[in-house]
Amino acid sequence: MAESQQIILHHYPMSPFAEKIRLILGFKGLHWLSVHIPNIMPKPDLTALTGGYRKTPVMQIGADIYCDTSLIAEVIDERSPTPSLYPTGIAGASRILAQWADSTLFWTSVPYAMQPAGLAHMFAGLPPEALKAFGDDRNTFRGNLPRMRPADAVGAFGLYLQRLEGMLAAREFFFGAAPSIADFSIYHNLWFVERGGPVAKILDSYPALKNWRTRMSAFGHGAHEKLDSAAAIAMAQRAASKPALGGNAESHGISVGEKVVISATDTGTDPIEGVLHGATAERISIAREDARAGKVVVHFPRLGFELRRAKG
Ligand SMILES: N[C@@H](CCC(=O)N[C@@H](CS)C(=O)NCC(=O)O)C(=O)O
Repeated sequence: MAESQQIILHHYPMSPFAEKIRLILGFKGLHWLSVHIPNIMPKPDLTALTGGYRKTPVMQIGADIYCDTSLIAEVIDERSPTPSLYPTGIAGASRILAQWADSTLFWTSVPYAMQPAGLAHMFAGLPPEALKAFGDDRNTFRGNLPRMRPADAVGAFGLYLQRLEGMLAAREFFFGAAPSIADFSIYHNLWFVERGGPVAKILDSYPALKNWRTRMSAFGHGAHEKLDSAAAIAMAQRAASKPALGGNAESHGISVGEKVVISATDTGTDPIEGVLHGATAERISIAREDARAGKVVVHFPRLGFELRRAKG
């Protein structure tokens, strides 16, 4: 395969959203290149490609950079449509359940897993200054997102597990005999809690979910090889980005070629500047020039991001 067509995933092992994508790559039987990124800021090699987007994971194909797992999953599915992540008849419902799992369930699973016993297990052996640096980074990352206290997270997470268990009573996956995007979005949350040592015991009480987790993890991560972050930047530099997709190329009354700023609306809201390269009903693409990566196009899903005309 031409270098400019290879899938490069920028991620780190403990990231639940990265696990969602690694498992999708396994489900699709795809080969990919793996770039490990830091789990806290600064991330200079990642932001050379993204222009400031800092979340994990990011997917790169040549000089095209894809942010947010909802978009990354769509792009992987377009490239490799079988088996589908959005099967006919359940495409809308599976996307909406996935959106719930990536937001509400995620912000319940994290405080559940990170209650004191889970935190002690996950960060065992880490020097206190590294733990402090991680905590400070995540405080900035979360911004004003409301914080769920441990006791509330324990109650809510248990209730969600009970409901999810009920949904699997008569089927192998959440919408039937084959998985959809909803399965991958629910899975990464439980995968993260599983890493919480003593707090993971809660999962033992849900046998249908346990069998489903075994079926999901069997997809594996697909064949992959390690790649250096500097080599990934050089690959972007050598590649030409794809032309803009068709669709409503104008967005928010802003025309292609105008200077814009885009940012996530929930966490990691660091702004990304560039010029509007294209927009469709589902995604917004920004072109930008980087000293090391050259001309890149950074793609975002419309949902969960805000676009503004750049000042001045
Ligand atoms: N909506 C984003 C959420 C991604 C996200 O929050 N990822 C976490 C890691 S699992 C993150 O970026 N944490 C901060 C970091 O890695 O710097 C997506 O679907 O990709």
